[in-house]
Amino acid sequence: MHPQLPSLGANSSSTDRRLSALIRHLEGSSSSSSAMESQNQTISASATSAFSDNSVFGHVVRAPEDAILGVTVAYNKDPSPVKLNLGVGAYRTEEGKPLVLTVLQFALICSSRVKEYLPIVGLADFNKLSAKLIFGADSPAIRENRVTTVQCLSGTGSLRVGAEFLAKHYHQRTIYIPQPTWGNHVKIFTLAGLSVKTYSYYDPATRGLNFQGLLEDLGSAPSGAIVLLHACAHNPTGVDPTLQQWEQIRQLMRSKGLLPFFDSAYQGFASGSLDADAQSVRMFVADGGECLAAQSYAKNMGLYGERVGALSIVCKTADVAGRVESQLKLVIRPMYSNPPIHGASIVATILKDRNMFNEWTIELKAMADRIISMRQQLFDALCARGTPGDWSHIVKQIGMFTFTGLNSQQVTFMTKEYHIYLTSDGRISMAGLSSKTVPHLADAIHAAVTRVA
Ligand code: KET
Repeated sequence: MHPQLPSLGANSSSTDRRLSALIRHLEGSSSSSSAMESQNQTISASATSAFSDNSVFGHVVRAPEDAILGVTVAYNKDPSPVKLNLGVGAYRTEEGKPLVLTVLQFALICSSRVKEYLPIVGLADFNKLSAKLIFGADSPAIRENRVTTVQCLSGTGSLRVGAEFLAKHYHQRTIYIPQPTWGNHVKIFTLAGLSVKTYSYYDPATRGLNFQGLLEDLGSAPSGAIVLLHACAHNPTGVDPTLQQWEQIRQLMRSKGLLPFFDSAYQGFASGSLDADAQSVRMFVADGGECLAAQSYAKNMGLYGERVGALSIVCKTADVAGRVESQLKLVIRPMYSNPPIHGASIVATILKDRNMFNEWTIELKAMADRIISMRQQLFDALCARGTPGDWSHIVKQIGMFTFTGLNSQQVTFMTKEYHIYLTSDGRISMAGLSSKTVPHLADAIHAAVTRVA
């Protein structure tokens, strides 16, 4: 008997009999599935060889792997027992395993079993609660019904829907993104029809914020331009402005009529506090101005594969917000019709129950704290090895990533010699490290820095 499948009693109804047959089928299928797979492979191999020469797609060139997700593809192919994936920003436990939060397991029991289509804008409760989470429970913009929130396919989908809306309805088509930024931003905004420019953000010399450069670049941006801001835990640099710097950015942007588009993929992961990590966004909403915010529950609830996120647009009046929402529906309907129900009902269950919400914040803080302790351990390990250079940025940077300063040759060396996988820009996902693997990484960095220029 399959361990998760129930056994059925003697007085079974016709439903029970069908379930019994299904259970027998499932128990039998695990042994036959590999035979089926190899049969499928044979079929597709012969089909490919028969038609490849005169295919109507014969001209299609192979695209390179994605700069971030491709790292996992390469990692999966490596048979080494010491291999380590520090590429994608996905949280791992001290044992190196993916984490399903305890609160999710409770929420799964309580969340809705309804499998009907959701409305185009998604689950109403989820949308309301998501807006409260990012803007604050007492946000005047929410109270005045000036915010429209639509459930989207995680952070990526929320950015894309927001960008498509802006490309259709906003008077400025230029979006400024930080240099550097998450690799997918350029593609999302370009494909949506916006024209992408960059603003200075990171100073490689100090491995900190190039605040002067940022102010100058935004100061010379055309009035009304859109500006993509990482709400917290900037990816890939781990460098965030201070609250005072945020205030200066806000004043400058408002004085020039620049439109803020926040990407909030790490709320709670930077400081361990959901409220502290939303301060930048709340500052811009408190001044009564307009903005967009894309939220993701991938990292902070560990719902990566469920694709749960939200796009909020804060408007000047409730009337404008209503009209904006009607147009967002026209963006969404032909794109994917309406969003999936499962993940959103889990999130809504957690956000609306005080006990579950508290449990979530405890687990979130534990994840953030473990990442912070990995920073300290890696820093100490490099100091202990006398690795040349100043590594204090490892402890100073914020969030899931450390932007090490290692160059692409050094990264290639670490992958080849130490089976450590990271993006070629030298970004390390600290969430993928554990006390056990820190020495291996420190050895690899030490060797890369001392042996590869
Ligand atoms: N914004 C930022 C800044 C970000 O780092 C990610 C994901 C996303 C949005 C989108 O996440 P979503 O899963 O769509 O909610 N970043 C990690 C994963 C990826 O590249 O897709 C990463 O940088 O590793």
